[in-house]
Amino acid sequence: MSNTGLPHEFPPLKNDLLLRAAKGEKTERAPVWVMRQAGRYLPEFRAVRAEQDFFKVCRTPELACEVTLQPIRRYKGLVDASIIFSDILVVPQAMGLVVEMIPGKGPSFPEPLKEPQDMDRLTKNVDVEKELGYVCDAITLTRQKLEGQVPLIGFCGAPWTLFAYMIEGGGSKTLQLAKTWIFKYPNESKELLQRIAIVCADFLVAQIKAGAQLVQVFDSWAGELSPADYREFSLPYNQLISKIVRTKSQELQLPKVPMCLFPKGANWGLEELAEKAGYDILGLDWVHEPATARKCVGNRVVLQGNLDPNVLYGGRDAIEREVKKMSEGFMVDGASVGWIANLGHGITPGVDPDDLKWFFECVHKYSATQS
Ligand code: 1CP
Repeated sequence: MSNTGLPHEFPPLKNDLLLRAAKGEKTERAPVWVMRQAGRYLPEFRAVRAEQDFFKVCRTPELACEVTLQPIRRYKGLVDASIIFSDILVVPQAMGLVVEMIPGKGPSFPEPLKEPQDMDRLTKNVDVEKELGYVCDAITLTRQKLEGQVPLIGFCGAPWTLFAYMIEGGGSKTLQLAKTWIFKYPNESKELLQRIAIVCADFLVAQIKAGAQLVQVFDSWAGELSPADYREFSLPYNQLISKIVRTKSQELQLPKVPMCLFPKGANWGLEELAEKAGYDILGLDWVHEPATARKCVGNRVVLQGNLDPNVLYGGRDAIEREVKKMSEGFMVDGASVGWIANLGHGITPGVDPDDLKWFFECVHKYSATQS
């Protein structure tokens, strides 16, 4: 055991801007990273993917580490965090479902859950360190290879979002099948959500133990539920994750790691989530007005976001104008306080990597705290 409470020794962190902002502190400028920053918009990522299957990259720590580091190398000194290369769908795999990544189509489950009795096909008492040990190994290796340049973020999907994929069998526009479950089989749905939440919580604890310095829960389908249904089928399970992660981390004497929830589209619920969800940071999509969101949550939580990812297609002038506007909205009396700059959703494959570089440069310029 090292003196950090972790089983591994890591190089000291040289850029702690993200971790200071995550505590709600005033920072010299906003830390910045983007969701899906390791991905298809980068030619160096496409080169790796031309040779390797998607989940092979996830399951091979050296490859996952390599693609995690690609944006850190390219945007050296501009990006303030790394996020481990993996996918939210590794949790359904660990629970016993087959997930394939079909080129040009996305993730696909050959045998999704059709009826509640299909839950019998899922593994009981998932041993996360065994089933998802490859993600933990990738995290530990990446922390070493990062040499303390920036912190490393771990993540998982939210139970409701994973439930939707496990039932729909892939992406869906309407979530008709997943919603059929919550309305027709509410009790069985809650049992499944609870089982997913426990695996997610154990997985995040394992990631923290492996070296993750902040963890994020992606509730990408939060906005598909009515407020009442969100309160019943998503919020309790996101709360359960935060409760278990905090309790277990303390029991295991792990470092206290900030937790971020990205409830995409649940824009009605910002105040309620700040109050009740149990997360230090809330990720915002671009439908929020930054200044209004800031007023609404006060200093109860840190905010992350929230530029429309499509602004990156608008050219340099548009990027600069929109980053300036976003910064003015989030900043309080000319200062960056408890704000992590990001996009409002993941970066998309067609973005020019130089335009992302310009986005980072504009954040550095316009989020600078005036002294
Ligand atoms: O061919 C390829 O290379 C596949 C593209 C790709 C990539 C690069 C997928 C398929 N997943 C990823 C990596 C990934 N996924 C990361 C890596 C870390 C990073 O750089 O940020 C992360 C955090 C995710 C998370 C993820 N996967 C989410 C939540 C975030 C979000 O965008 O809402 C979701 C919903 C998924 C599922 C998924 N995986 C891949 C695709 C195309 C999808 C979406 C499918 C759909 O709903 O249509």
